[in-house]
Amino acid sequence: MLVNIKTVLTAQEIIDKAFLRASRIEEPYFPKKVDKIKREVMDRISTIEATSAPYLRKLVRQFPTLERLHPPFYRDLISLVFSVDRYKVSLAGIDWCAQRIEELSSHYIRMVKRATDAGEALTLMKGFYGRFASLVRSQQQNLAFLIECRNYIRSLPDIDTECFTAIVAGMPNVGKSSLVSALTRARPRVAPYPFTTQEVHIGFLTRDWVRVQLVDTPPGILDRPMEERNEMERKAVLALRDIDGIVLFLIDHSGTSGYTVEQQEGLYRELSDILGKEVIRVQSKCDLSSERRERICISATTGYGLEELRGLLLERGELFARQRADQAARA
Ligand SMILES: Nc1nc2c(ncn2[C@@H]2O[C@H](COP(=O)(O)OP(=O)(O)OP(=O)(O)O)[C@@H](O)[C@H]2O)c(=O)[nH]1
Ligand SMILES: [Mg+2]
Repeated sequence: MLVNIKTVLTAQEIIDKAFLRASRIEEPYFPKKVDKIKREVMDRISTIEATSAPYLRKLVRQFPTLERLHPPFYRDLISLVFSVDRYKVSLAGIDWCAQRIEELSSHYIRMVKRATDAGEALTLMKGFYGRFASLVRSQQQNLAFLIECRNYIRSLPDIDTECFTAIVAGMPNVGKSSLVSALTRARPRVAPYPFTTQEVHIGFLTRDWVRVQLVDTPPGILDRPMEERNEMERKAVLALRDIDGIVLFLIDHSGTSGYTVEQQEGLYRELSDILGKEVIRVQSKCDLSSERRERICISATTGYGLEELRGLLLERGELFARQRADQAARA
C-alpha cells in the first residue's frame, strides 16, 4: 500500500461520536447534587475533547505532505487531481480546529469549576456543546475534500517504486497479458490507472533476492498516440517516466493482433520518445509464424523463449539492485 490512510469521518460523524460518548457519563458518588452535576459536566467536556481533538491531529499526520511524498510517480499522479494549496489549507484547517477544541475545553472546564449551582453548570455544558459542534462543522468541507483525496490515493496502482520494473507495452491484442501471466506465477495485483477505465496488472519475477516487477499496461494507456489524449491522460502517462526500469515492447508479426507492423512501429517510436527508458523489442506469438524478425522472440502459449527473457529481466534487475545498494553505501 502506497500510504495507509485510515477512514476519514465526516464532521457529523465526529460530532455524533463525541456526544454519544459524553452522554454515557454518570457520576453517582457525590453526596451533593451540585458537585455531582459539576463533575459530570466537566467529564463530558473533556470526553468530547478526548474523542475529537486527538483524532483530528492524527488525521492530519497520516496524510503525506505532497512535497515529501516519495516517489515522484505518486506525487505526479496526486497533483493531477488535487490542488496542492487546497490540500495544505484543508490539513491546516483541521489542525487549527483540534487546537481550538482543546482551548475551548480547558476554558469551559475552568468556568464549570467556578459554577455555584447545577443550573449554571448545565448552561455552560450546552454552550460548550454548541461551540464544539459549530467548530467541527466549520471543517465539513475540508473533511469532505480529504475523504476524496484519501479515496483517490488509495485507488492508485500499487507500483513498487523501489523495484526494477519492466513496463510491458504494445498495441492491443499482441499478447502482453499472456506474457505477464506466463512469466509470473502469482495472481497479479490489479489496480485502476488514473484517467482510464482500465486496470493495470502487476506481477513479480523473483530469483534469490532479486525482484523484477512487470507492469502489464491495458488497452488505452500506452497504445494511443499522445496527441489524441487529453491533458490529464497525458500527464498520467508521463508519470510512468518516474519509474525505474525498462519497457518491453511486444511486436506481433503473426498478423493476428489486427494491427499492421507499421502501426506497431509507430507506437514503438512514440513510446521510445516519451517514456525516457530503454525499450527492448520482443516478438510475440512466435508459435504462429516461423519468421524471426526480432532479436528476442517468445511464445506465451508454448513457452518458447520465456526462459531467456526471464533470465534477461532478472539480470537487469540484479544490476539495478546492485547499483542502488552502491548508491546507498556512498550516500
Ligand atoms: N498463438 C498464440 N496466441 C497468443 C500468444 N500470446 C497471446 N496470444 C493470444 O492473443 C490474444 C491476445 O492476447 P493478450 O495477452 O490478451 O493480449 P494483450 O496485448 O494483453 O491485449 P490487450 O490487453 O487487449 O491489449 C489472446 O487470444 C491470446 O490467447 C502466443 O504466444 N501464441
Ligand atoms: Mg491485456
